Amino acid sequence: MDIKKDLQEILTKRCKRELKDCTTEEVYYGLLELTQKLCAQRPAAKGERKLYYFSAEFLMGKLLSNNLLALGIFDQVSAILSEAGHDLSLVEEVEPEPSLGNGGLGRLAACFLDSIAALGLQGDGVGLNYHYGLFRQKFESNKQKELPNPWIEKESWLIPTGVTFKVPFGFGTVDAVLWDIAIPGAHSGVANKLHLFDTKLTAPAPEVGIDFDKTDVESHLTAFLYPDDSDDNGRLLRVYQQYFMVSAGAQLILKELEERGYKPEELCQHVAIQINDTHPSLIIPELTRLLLERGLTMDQALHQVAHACAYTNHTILAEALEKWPMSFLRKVAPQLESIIRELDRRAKLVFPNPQLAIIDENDTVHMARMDIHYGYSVNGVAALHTEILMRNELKPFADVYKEKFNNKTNGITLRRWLEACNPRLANLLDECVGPEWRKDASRLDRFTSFCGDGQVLAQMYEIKRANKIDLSNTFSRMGISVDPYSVYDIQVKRLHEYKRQQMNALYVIQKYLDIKEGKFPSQPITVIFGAKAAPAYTMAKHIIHLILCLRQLIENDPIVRPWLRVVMVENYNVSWAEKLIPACDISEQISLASKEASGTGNMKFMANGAVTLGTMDGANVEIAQLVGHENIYTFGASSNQVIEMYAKYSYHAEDYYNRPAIRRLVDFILSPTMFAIGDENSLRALWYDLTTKDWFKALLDVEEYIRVRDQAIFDYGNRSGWVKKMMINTARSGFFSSDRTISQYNRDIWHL
Ligand code: 26V
Repeated sequence: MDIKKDLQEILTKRCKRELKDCTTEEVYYGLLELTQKLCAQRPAAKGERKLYYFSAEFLMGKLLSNNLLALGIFDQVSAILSEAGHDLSLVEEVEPEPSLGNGGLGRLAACFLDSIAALGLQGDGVGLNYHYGLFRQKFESNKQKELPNPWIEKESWLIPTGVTFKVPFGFGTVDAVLWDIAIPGAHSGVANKLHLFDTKLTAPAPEVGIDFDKTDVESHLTAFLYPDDSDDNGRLLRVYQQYFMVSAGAQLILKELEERGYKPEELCQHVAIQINDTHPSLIIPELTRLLLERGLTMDQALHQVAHACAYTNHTILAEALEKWPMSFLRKVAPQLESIIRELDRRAKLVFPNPQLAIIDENDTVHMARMDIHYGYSVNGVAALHTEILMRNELKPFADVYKEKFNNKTNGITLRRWLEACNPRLANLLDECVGPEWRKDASRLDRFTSFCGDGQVLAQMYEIKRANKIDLSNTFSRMGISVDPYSVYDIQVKRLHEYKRQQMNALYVIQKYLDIKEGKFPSQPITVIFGAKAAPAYTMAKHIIHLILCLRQLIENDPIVRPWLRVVMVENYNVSWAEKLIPACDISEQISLASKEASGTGNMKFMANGAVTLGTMDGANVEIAQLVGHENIYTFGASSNQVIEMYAKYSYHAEDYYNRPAIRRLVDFILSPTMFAIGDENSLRALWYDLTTKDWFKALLDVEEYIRVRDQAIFDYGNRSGWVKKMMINTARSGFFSSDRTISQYNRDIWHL
């Protein structure tokens, strides 16, 4: 294989020019074509059983570099380009980032596809091809505005397959058109697929904002990811999307089963279906329906379905557990009603306890309950999360189906989140532990023994510094100046009150007020935020407004600015994460204990040598166990304390607000200084909520948070001590490789 010759041939055909004379765009599309060709030459993974990973979200990020890495030609291509005067990282800027996910859940699905292919396992993703993605975030007058995020171009990673299925909705039949994205596996030589279903015609993007006619279902089925579900039409459209995905997906499964030479009554020996949260749960009645159509009895069909389907729970937040009125389902897919009623009837025969009922007394269908009754595995995504599920939220189920419950602590692909985004650190690791860590992440542990090596310590420090300078250069190209010698303290994730960005903002207020009084922090601090708020989530938007107002306030204050800066990146996405994470010193993982199922950003920061400042929540608990208490900063009420407070309604925000130290911070939100910058109504609404309700208890933990964060920033000043902490974090991150997670899914659930 002569990459240089192949690439030149493609370019000659496309634009009749030598590589060195091509524009950056021409090089990108040439590389896209070459990469697609190489992926197409790879065989699919083989096995007795094939996994279908069903997910409403796949947050893939840009694919060029990762695919070149997986194909093992990244260095070669990079060299060929630079020889001709091109820079691969600039070429990749041309690629639009698909925004087919909200956050952790969607990115996890993408990491899983990467690991499944790298381990050579037979498994494809199944999802939807949203044309305008989630939304693109813009800031205007210190507020979030939403715009469509179109990403599909004439040439892209999407491969037309020519395959279509008919999806029978209540209002009529819609064609589901199948597009594939190739998923080449690193080190395995195979390529799997991400199957994305689309309609034939999608409405053009709205001219302003992201509002559209939600009753025009057919032309919006694959327009946006999770359209605003604050009204019934939005919620109904979401059910239409879910049924569209699973009906087409179930037909694909049966088609491939037949092509592999098996009969429908052999399905569960040859198919495993992972249901990623409850968004794809209608696969259970739909697959049952299709098996009945193919002549199986109800008993036979349910046996097959219940031994093929497995469910992953990703949250214990009650408001996020999906349940749909039967009237919705009847409208979307009337043919499913009798099947769902039969599933419910059978479950009630065995378990009369109403807490276990699929259909409740209001004729509402509880999706997770259906998954647990008719799936053979139920898993949580971190040890603490699974424990809480079994002891609280899903206790009645865990009591009767103990054998179905298991934990699979999340993971991340270190190929994207270390090898590709932090080449400097990857090279140091090659020198210290050998390049095998790229295949076997447990080898990273050997890095521990270099903690006493002065030369390696110095290199580790220089790497972080270089990454911080890269980030400050990125910022300065956007007109934002930051001090690369300051502590980079970063919180990037979806905006939600339970994640407590508002508590981080209170710290910023404390530092601001202290500096104004002449009390300077031990180090200059740069506080970086990135977060999208759901369009209908008002309180989240108030929090964004507060952060942006604080940014403006500090930016215009020459006394404060040298000591404290606030940056909020616009439209936080995978590409931003790849730039921010390698440059981070302190990783903010400050959710209210018991609320963050796992977190995966926490793992990415850790691998890149950031030190976690966090609560004992989600996978933070496992991070703390792995690195030891001297290499992480923890604070806050424990999950047990928090759960008890909720049970007894014993938390009262006023009690904390009445403490002078806390009142000083919270009341600043209502100060003339803030009103001079921000929207008084928005600031008042946030203040009122914090002082009277504070459902996610920011005021409960804020004092300890401030103390511990100050300690971390102080410790940062002890350079060699800090670099050791960084090294331990990287060394112990091997456990969080998604290769480990996927091996466990395969060993315990999929048996591929
Ligand atoms: C959904 C919703 C829907 C509407 C109301 C508010 C709300 C709040 C949270 C969610 C989350 C849905 C599931 C989810 O994305 N969970 C995330 O999954 C990640 C991967 O397992 C995990 O790391 C995160 O901790 C978890 O929040």
